[in-house]
This record gives sequence, C-alpha cells and structure tokens, in this order.
Amino acid sequence: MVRIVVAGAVIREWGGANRVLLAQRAYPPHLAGLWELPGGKVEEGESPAQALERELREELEIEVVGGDRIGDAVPVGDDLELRAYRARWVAGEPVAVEHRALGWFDDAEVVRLADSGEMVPADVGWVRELVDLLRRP
Ligand code: DCP
Repeated sequence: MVRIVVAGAVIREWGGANRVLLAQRAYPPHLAGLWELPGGKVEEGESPAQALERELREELEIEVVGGDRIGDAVPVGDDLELRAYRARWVAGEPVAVEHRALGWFDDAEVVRLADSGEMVPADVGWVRELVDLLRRP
C-alpha cells in the first residue's frame, strides 16, 4: 500500500518579499543537510490536512490550516507518495524541533537551493509552482 506524505508551504511576506518556510533535514544520512517543505506521513484515520496540521505542530510548534494542493504528487520509491499543500499560518513562531535549521526563502533563494542540489530531491518537483506563488503580489 502506498503511504501518503504531506508537506506544507507556509508563506509570509517579510523584508519586502514573499518567503516560504523551508526546513533543513537532520536524518536520514542521505537527506541530512538538505532543505524541504516540512511535513510527514499521514496516519490512519487522518485526512491529509489533519496530518499536515499535526506534523507542523509537532515539528515546528506552529498552528496552521491545510489549504490548496501545490503541483503534482511525487512518488518516492515504491511505497510513498508525496503531496504539497499551502499551509496557512495561524499561530506560533517556528522552532526546529526535529530539523537542523529553519529559514525563510524568497523566490530566487528557492531556485538557488534547487539548482545547487541543496533541496530534498522530491521537493525540487514543486519549485516552479512555489516560485509562481512567491512572485504573486
Ligand atoms: N519527504 C520528502 N520531502 C518532504 C517531506 C518528506 O522527500 N518535503 C520524504 C522523506 C522521507 C519521507 O518523505 O523519505 C517521510 O518523511 P518524514 O521522515 O519527514 O516523515 P515522518 O516524520 O512522518 O516519518 P517518520 O515518523 O518515519 O520519521
């Protein structure tokens, strides 16, 4: 059975640009040091939006509401399907509970991370849509 993994884009206007919150993975070794949209696996009985809200509460200590899909699903191996969603920030300042670091990246910085191989490979598939969102006024 294919397990769904949800990842959330929290976008905030800050320093004159729209920025997306990315998190630097600490594990497993082949992904450690790479940046991702934070998220995790959907548990039994959860909707994808509920899973996203729970994962961001656990991993970042923020409250969000799951929103629209971003881009296409990305298969990871034979047993995971990754989906990206908008995540509307409601409360809390992000804390790196499980990640090595957190950062707010504008459109050019997202492209640079993807081009330099510093983004989790699956997430590179969403860069075009993320950039479109970040360039909106
Ligand atoms: N993943 C990804 N890009 C993301 C989020 C996740 O490629 N933006 C991948 C990495 C892992 C898988 O999805 O192969 C599961 O992600 P996590 O380890 O973050 O998920 P959980 O925290 O739910 O997993 P676990 O409880 O097993 O640690």
